[in-house]
Amino acid sequence: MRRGDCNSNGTVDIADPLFLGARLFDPAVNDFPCREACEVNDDGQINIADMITSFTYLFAGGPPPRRHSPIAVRIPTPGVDSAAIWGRTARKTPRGGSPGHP
Ligand SMILES: [Ca+2]
Ligand SMILES: [Ca+2]
Repeated sequence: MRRGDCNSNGTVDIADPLFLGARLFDPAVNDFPCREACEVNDDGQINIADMITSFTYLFAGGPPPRRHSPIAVRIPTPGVDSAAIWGRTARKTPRGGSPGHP
């Protein structure tokens, strides 16, 4: 899979955003050979922004399609506050209860 190669022909060119547009704007056609390849800007949705990202890359010197994001795997380490590692503040548990909602 190559992100941006929406029509899965092995290259990223103008045919790819046009292929994507045909699928986005024609309700009768909603299949994608590889949804991940068509999800060019890696924001979790396939929409017109992916077309714009492709056109910007191909014709306006924009950045290349984002590479596939590997799934982060958390391996707990005894004695280490995992929330601090991931840049979050750990929730405090109120006395006698479970963490509440803010
Ligand atoms: Ca292609
Ligand atoms: Ca997207």
